[in-house]
Amino acid sequence: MDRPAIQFHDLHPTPADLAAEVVAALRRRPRYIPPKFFYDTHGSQLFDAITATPEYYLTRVEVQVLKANAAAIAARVGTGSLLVEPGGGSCAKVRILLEGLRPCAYVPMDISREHLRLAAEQVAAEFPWLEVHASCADFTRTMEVPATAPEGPRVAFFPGSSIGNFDPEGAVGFLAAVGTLVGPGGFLLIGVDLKKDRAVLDAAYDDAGGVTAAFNLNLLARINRELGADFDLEGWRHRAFYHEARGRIEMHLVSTRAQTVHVAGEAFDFAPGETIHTENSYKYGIEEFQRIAAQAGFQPDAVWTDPQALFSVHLLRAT
Ligand code: AVJ
Repeated sequence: MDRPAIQFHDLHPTPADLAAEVVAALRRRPRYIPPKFFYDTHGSQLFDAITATPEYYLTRVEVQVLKANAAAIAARVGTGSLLVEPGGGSCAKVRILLEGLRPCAYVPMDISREHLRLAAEQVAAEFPWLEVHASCADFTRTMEVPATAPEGPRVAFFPGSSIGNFDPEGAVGFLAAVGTLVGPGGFLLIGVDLKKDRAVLDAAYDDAGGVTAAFNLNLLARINRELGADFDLEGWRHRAFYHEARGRIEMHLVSTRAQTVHVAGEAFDFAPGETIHTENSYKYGIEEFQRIAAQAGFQPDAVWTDPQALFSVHLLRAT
């Protein structure tokens, strides 16, 4: 079967980045491995499975909010823009916007190469009029639009509350980079999970079916596979909880016993109960997030939520 024509730009981080970052992370205390390393091909599939669990409301509710307001979004943003999606590995939610926005081109950027390639080809097949320039890159390091992409007023799309992976200062830095990417007058449409009842948040990150646990533990399996490490997955378990004072979900991998693990030729000791912190997922009130965005040079244009105020979608404009 013919593959649909997409332009694929490969800026993929080399395996050396994984090795260097993981070893550095395991030498530090507290031990923190950034969540971007979850997303190998299997990890990306597990994340998609999380979004289908009953507890993980974020994706379902955001899709509802986008669908309910797609026309309003298009009316504010206009057509013919260059639509850029950092971390847009599944190209899933953008489908809701494409007919209304009719962008001159769509540029998904993602760290997970094959996941991105397949998704970009699918979206190109479904929307034959759409020009797709996929860019395989670590968007926490580079957010360049491929030189072959057409010119148009730029709109960035950053759904899923992925902004929650940054701490608030990091979020300001990332948003400022998005501001540079879209330029003055450019738009950012961003999904942000709202603060809410702890029980709802805790369940969303520790589903009864164990999909989130498998997603977290896959990080160790990936390190074993790609770095020849010897993590015994039986000796680790998933922990996730909402830290109210910090306004964030924390995910950890907990060592269930004393153990020594070898990674890239180096030995690391873990005491029972010691953790590797693998993810933060910050939650923001509406005004709280608008203040963060303002620090990065964005002004609010519109904001939409669901009737239960679980999730927010902000349209922001770079000044
Ligand atoms: C993709 C970062 C938005 O924080 O909710 C889901 C990742 N981690 N379940 C989130 C995730 C555990 C997700 N983001």
